[in-house]
Amino acid sequence: TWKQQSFSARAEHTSNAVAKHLFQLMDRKKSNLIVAADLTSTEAILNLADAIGPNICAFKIHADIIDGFSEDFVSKLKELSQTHRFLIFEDRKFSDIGSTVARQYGGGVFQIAHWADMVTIQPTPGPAVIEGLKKGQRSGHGIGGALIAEMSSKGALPNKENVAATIQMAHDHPEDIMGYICQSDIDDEPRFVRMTPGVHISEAGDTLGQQYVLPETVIENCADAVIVGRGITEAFKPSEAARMYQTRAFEAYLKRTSQ
Ligand code: 6AU
Repeated sequence: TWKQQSFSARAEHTSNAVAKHLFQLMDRKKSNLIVAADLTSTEAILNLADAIGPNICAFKIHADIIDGFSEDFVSKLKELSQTHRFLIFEDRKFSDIGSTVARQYGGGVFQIAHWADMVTIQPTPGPAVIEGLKKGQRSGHGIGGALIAEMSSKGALPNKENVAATIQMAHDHPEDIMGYICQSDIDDEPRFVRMTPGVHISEAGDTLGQQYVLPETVIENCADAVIVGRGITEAFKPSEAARMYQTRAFEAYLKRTSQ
């Protein structure tokens, strides 16, 4: 099954430019760690990107929580992404009609389409959300969409029917959908990158509904890449924590593919 296939083999089997790039990067850097850099100061975010850049395959931000978001910040982050070779992932969770998301993606305050290699998408509006994002596109290599199939928070709504429709949307848009945000093994198709948030080495959760699982568990279940936020950003030494998550996640992947 897809679970036993290596990232390099799966890079060969996808026509999606962003998925291909990420599979190759994970293989070459020996990192299937995506950091969720949920910090609010531009300086802190750039310092983190520089410190842990060598350990990650993608750097995930929420542009709308950053104080003083600017073009200068974007160009510095882009520079770091080239130095350390990681993708820039904007977790915008686009979730509106096509005409609205086209504007949210292509213009406005954040100009996301100009700098994000990957973006998250809620499937609830149906395929129109993907068509709208394509209209807002500025890059020419597809939107690098990660469809949210299942969420990590307590009481999250998706049911079996919604997940099936989400998978169908991904299969219908192979040039624009690069993977899933998921919590379980929802699809057999090897071409998509599975990314799982809600990962922490202490499985305690937070006070706002986040639920945590160990990196080894999510990789055995379904994840190609783990998304880790506070496990790294709130660690005593974030760069050491990043190295530890990188090693644990990549070893779990090697174990899964050798079975
Ligand atoms: O490790 P944490 O809990 O500090 O951060 C988890 C990160 C946050 C969330 O916005 C995001 O992952 N996230 C997502 C994503 C990536 O879309 C989906 C989800 O179901 N749960 C979740 O936590 O930046």
